[in-house]
Amino acid sequence: MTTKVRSVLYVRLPCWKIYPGGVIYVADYIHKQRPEIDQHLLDLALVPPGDRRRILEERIRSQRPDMVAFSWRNMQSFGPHPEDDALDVVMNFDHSPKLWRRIKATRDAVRIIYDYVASRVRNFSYMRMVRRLLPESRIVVGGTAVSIFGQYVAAKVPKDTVVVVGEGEDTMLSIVDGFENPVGEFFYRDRNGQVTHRAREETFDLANLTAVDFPYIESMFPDFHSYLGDDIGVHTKRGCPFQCHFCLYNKIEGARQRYRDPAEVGKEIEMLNKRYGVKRIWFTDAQFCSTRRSTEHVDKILDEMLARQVNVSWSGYLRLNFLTPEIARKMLATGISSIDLSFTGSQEVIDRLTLGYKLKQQMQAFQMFKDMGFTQQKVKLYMPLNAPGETLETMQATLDKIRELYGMFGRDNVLPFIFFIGVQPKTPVEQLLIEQGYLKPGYNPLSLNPFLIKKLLYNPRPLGRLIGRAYLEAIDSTDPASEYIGRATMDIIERELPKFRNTSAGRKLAAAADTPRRRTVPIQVATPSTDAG
Ligand code: B12
Ligand code: SF4
Repeated sequence: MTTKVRSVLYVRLPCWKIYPGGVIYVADYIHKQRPEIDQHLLDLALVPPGDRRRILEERIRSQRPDMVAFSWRNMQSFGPHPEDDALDVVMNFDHSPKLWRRIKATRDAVRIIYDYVASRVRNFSYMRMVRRLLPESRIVVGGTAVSIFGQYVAAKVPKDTVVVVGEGEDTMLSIVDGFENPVGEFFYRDRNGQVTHRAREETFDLANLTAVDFPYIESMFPDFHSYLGDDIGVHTKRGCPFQCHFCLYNKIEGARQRYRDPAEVGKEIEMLNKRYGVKRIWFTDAQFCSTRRSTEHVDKILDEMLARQVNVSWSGYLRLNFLTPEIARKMLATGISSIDLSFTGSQEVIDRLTLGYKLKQQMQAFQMFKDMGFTQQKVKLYMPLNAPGETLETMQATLDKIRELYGMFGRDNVLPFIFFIGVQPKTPVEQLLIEQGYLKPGYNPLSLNPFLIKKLLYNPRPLGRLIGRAYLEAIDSTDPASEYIGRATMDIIERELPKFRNTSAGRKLAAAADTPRRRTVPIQVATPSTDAG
């Protein structure tokens, strides 16, 4: 098909209810470039599961769009933490001393895996339905799930479908313009079923991403209103130059940081707040502030927020390397509600995971927040517990630093998340674990084998058992209304660590840590680009 597109139906594939920011940026951009195109957005996350197929079919039959553009967010969402019941299931299955709990966990795991498989199968069946009802239409699929698993998706989509990898604005524009001169990265499954791949050659200039035209979004997506009480995602930049071992955000978004105009970001937040009454913003960047340049960019955004007197609270993933007292002050003045960051209390673990910062600096930055009046906000610690190279000493160091944070901010305000490394495709940690024989070369990251899925949540013995049992005890003995599970788990680990040292497993672990170490981080990792300051 080479004709220009006159109408597009965007279909946001089901996931837990969360503001569909990515597809909204795409639709807004297309509208600004080609206002004559009639666009609509159907968000299946808001439709009860039993009605989704019927509603999609009705919309396709009534609108008969030239193009149906799917947005797929989560595909492999096994990164369970205390707010996700999958963590209980894994912990019980692996570590519960009670047989009946392990049996129950097996049953629950079957249910979770069934849901996981079924949602993937259903998503592809929606695409096939579109192809059946509209044989001449163009189908496009984009979104973060596709950015990671594009090749897999391309093999399963109907013929004549474009699978867009990474950011979608410019690629989508070239597709609505007829797909004769496509840009960006994508897989194309042609009319014969052959799949070809195009790598991105051009850079999308984020200065083109002006403040979203929300009145237009409201008109093409009336359900927009049902998100206004939730966190609304606002994007300020793309890219991350760091190379943390477990992370693939730098691959999804690229290594070079590109920035939106702070005034446009300010305008976007102002409209959300003053016109739509939005009170909560989540800055959906890979990292809201990380490098020196990005911290300067954040500073300008905070100035815009202050000048426009927006009344919101906000959050986002932060690194505190380049924080200054002045930026900490502005963050508080603009309504930061929590400091969300990766945390381990051991410089050794930070270095092994190539997180690229100094613990001392991070602790000083916490102190800056405290000095500037950080009191009722939360400190959320995403802890890569039991990462490769974790020892009894590094674990103790993390416990000590968490205690220091309790002292600084008050125990109730510090939330240690029991998080593990989720092994993700093409990350250094994946390569390391293949090299160590933990994973087989050529394993399938989307496998439905429950044992492999479990392995991808990296929490090996012997520390894995200590953490697992502590977590299960915390669940049993803690009232979630009065105590946070992560805090209770860390307390129990602290209590049990000295006993564990005296077990044969503990002694073996300590001895292994004492002997000159085999290189456990064999991958040559580039230092962050100069932009990292
Ligand atoms: C911010 C973020 C969060 C925030 C979201 C806050 C909020 N209110 O929005 C929080 C912390 C809440 C969160 C939670 C979770 N997240 Co999250 N999150 C992200 C992150 C960092 C950015 C996503 C984002 O909004 N980007 C900004 C928007 C503008 O970009 P975008 O959505 O990617 O859209 C662009 C393209 O994808 C594309 N596009 C999108 N749709 C379409 C459609 C078409 C037709 C086209 C052409 C293009 C296109 O164009 C858009 C613009 O360029 C990504 C990682 C990353 N760097 O991308 C993970 C990510 C999306 N999250 C992920 C996961 C798994 C989760 C959780 C399930 C984690 C968990 N176990 O609890 C939960 C689930 C939440 C839910 N309800 O579904 C995974 C999903 C992929 C996968 N592995 O399956 C990612 C990729 C991270 C990862 N490690 O793998 N997340
Ligand atoms: S700083 Fe590290 S963890 Fe954060 S997005 Fe960049 S690579 Fe990922």
